[in-house]
Amino acid sequence: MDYKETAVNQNAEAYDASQIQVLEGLEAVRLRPGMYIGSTSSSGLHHLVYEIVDNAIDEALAGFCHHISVTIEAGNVIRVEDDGRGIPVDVQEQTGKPALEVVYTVLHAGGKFGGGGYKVSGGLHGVGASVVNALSEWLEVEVHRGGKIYQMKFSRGDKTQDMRIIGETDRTGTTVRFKPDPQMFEDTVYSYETLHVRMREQAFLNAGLRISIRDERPESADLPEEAREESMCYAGGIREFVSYLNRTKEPLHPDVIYVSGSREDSEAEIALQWNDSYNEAIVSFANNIHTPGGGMHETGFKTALTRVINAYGRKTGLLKEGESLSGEDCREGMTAVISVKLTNPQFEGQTKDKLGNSEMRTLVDGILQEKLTDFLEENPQVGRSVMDKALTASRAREAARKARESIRNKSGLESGGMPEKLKDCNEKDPALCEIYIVEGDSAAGSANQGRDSRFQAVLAMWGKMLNVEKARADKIYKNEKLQPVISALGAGIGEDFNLEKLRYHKVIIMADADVDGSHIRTLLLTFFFRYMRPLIENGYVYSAVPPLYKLTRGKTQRVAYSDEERDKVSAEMRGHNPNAKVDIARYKGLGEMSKDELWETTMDPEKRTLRRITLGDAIQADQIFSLLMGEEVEPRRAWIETNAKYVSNLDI
Ligand code: 1YM
Repeated sequence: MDYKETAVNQNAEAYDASQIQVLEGLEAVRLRPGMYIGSTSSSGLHHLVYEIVDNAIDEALAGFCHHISVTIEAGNVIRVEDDGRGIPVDVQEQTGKPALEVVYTVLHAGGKFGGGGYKVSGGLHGVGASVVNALSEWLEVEVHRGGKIYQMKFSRGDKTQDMRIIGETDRTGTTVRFKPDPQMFEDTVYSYETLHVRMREQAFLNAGLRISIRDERPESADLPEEAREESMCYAGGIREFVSYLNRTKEPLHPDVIYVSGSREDSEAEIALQWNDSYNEAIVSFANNIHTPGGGMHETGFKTALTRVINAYGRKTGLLKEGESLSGEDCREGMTAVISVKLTNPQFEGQTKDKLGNSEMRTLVDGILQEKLTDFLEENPQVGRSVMDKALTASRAREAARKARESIRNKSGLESGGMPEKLKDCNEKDPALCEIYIVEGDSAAGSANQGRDSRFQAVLAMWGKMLNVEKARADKIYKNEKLQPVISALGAGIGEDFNLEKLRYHKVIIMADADVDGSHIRTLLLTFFFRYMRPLIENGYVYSAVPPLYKLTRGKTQRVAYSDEERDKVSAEMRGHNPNAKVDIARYKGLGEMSKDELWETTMDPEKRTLRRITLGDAIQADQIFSLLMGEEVEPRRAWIETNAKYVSNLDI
């Protein structure tokens, strides 16, 4: 790596310009943006907003900022505003420039990607601001401080207007507006939902801080208000985060359990609550940075939880002599949020999303051991519900194990007996093989005739599928509709799932764009998500994208996959002849396409479009699945009402 890392003094009491260390010019950022924001895809684009918001959150952690607002303006311009002290504007001795300018034009130490320090003491602020500036077509900052309004402007990291005073003010705060540079990003359209999820998470993690978000783009004007703005402030912090995650489920005990503690410079807080589902959801953070890869804080949590619950079971006699509960049994139906703050976080793993500091294992384990034990003793009713849940889980796991063994023996899950509805391909190398899971017999018929049988297999699915959210593992293993999918894929299920045995590296769901199609798609995804998650995590699941329109002019036929494309293609077909008649027909469903049409538009690797299903944000996916599939009707209705327009774009 050609980028130097320099240690930064994190213990300074107050702002001191000398802490800002010059490492590299901003050209380095434009040359290798991925090094600073992870990627130049949509995730990098959203990262820009997080960098700016993080500075405002630091100001809140320092105790000076109470409200942050994030706005998507027309043209995908982002505006972030806070009511903190305002970035310092005094001229630094060292550089002869205002601190504000230095913050925005000098690449600072402690690069955020891979984690910054824990900034309780103030001082190490604004590390990402210059990165955002470098990657913006333009950026402007306004600071309200000391009775004056200061303004400064930049373009692609270069100053275009010196800092100047543009007026007087009776408040303090910082406002930043920027337009991401289309030369640097593949796509510059912001997702309100992505920002919303992140801002909500930050509001939960910073109890009492108000974060508002608003989508002002004209193209969003038709959406209902709740789909384009929200103001969030949670006095209960991560307790409310847990209630929120459990909102579609039935809690087993009324109050969220909350424990916290600290040691030297580190602190940890944990909130948890069991619900009547079978899923475990642990969401962990280190210095407000999400750690989906888990790490030491999660390990400490899990070992202590298992130990405490087993000890409680023994002490109360609810657990018999010789019986013991596994970690999974203890965590069935449990939702937990773990948030730790520490001075030198070590983020590990390829995506730097796993916390490596072993002192966090000890800290979390210690807090839980002491405080959860006390809690259960003081709240025997909760203790009883948790024990009942874990004991039932333990028995169900045993039943599931037996059921799995019996399918394995009967249907030859491992011996290669293939389902009747599968038309397999000739190729045997999984890396080259694809399987289309097709809704409906007539569509499956066309797919079967139209496919290239050398490497494409087709499995027909029919009717409504079992709702896996409402069933326990042992039922799923025995289900007649899922069994063919399990056997065809060949990799097993649940704890036995083995990616190495997977028979196709492209698992393509092909369903109509209508309600039934999206039902089948959601059900299959729910199933994959819960029982074959590595399939999604490794990018093996796709959604076929059939065309929406057929356009005909004389003997020429073309297809279009969206309304925009329909208009474009139709104009092209008319050419310079405004009177030419182009006939536009809407495809009603896959079933009415001929085998050739289906091959050419949807299955031919040279021409088709496939949408890869990404786990994206696992929390969000889990939430939507539960919401759409779970017992609670009201939140589901509300969600569908708000999202009806873009349900088909559900990217999970
Ligand atoms: C919309 C983005 O950047 N707010 C913000 C940033 C700073 C301060 C306040 C601040 C920090 C300190 C003192 C201090 C920053 N200051 C710096 C630096 N909002 C946003 N609000 N006074 C104000 O750290 O002691 C960098 S960021 F380096 F100049 F201090």
